[in-house]
Amino acid sequence: MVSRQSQKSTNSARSRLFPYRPPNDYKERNRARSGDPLAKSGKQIKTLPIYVLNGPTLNLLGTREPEIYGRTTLPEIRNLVAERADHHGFKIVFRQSNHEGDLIDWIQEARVKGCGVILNGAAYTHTSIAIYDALKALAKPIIEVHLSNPHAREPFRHRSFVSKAATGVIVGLGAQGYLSAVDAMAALVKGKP
Ligand code: CA2
Repeated sequence: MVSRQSQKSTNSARSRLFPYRPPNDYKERNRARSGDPLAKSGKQIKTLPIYVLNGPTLNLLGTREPEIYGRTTLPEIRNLVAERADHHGFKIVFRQSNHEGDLIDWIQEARVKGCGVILNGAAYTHTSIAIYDALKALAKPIIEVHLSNPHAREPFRHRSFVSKAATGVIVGLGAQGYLSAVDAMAALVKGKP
C-alpha cells in the first residue's frame, strides 16, 4: 500500500526527472479546448499554435521555376495553411527567413510558444547542423516539408539534417504537402496519429 504522502513525493521526483510529458499535455489542452468533460479543470487551456517555418528564397515562390516549385506563392500557402489549421482547431505562426539564425531563434521560440513545428528549411536542410541541434532541443513534433522531391534531384539535395530530427517527412507534393503536414501535426498533437 502506497501512502498519499509517498505517492506525492514519487510524483514530484518523477516530474523532476521528466519535466516535460508531451502526449498528456497535448491531450489535456485538447480536451479543455473542445469542452471535453474529461478535462481536469474547468479552466480554458489555450492551445499553442503550430509554427510553420520557411527557409531561404521561399519568399520568391510562384515567381520563378514553377516547373519545380509550382505557381502557388508563399502568402497563398500561408492562407491555405491557416484555413486547414483552423479546420483542426489550431492557430498558426507562419514565417520565412533567408537567415539561418532567424530559423534557429524561431525553433527555440516554439519550444515555449508552439505545439510543434512544420519546417521547410529550403537549402539549409542540406547543410545546417545548427538547425539540426535546435530541432533536437525542441521536444515537440516536427514535420519536414519540401515542395519538390529532393531525392529525385541533384545528389547534394539527398542529405537532410532536418530528417534526422523530424517526426515525419513530406516531399514532392507541392503546396499540398504543407496541408498534409498540418493534418499530420494536428493528429500528433491531439495524440491520435
Ligand atoms: O522543394 C523544396 O521545398 C526545397 O526545400 C526548396 C529549396 C531547395 O533548396 C531544397 O532542396 C528543396 C529551394 C527553395 C528556393 O525557392 C525558389 C523559389 C522560387 C524561385 C526559385 C527558388
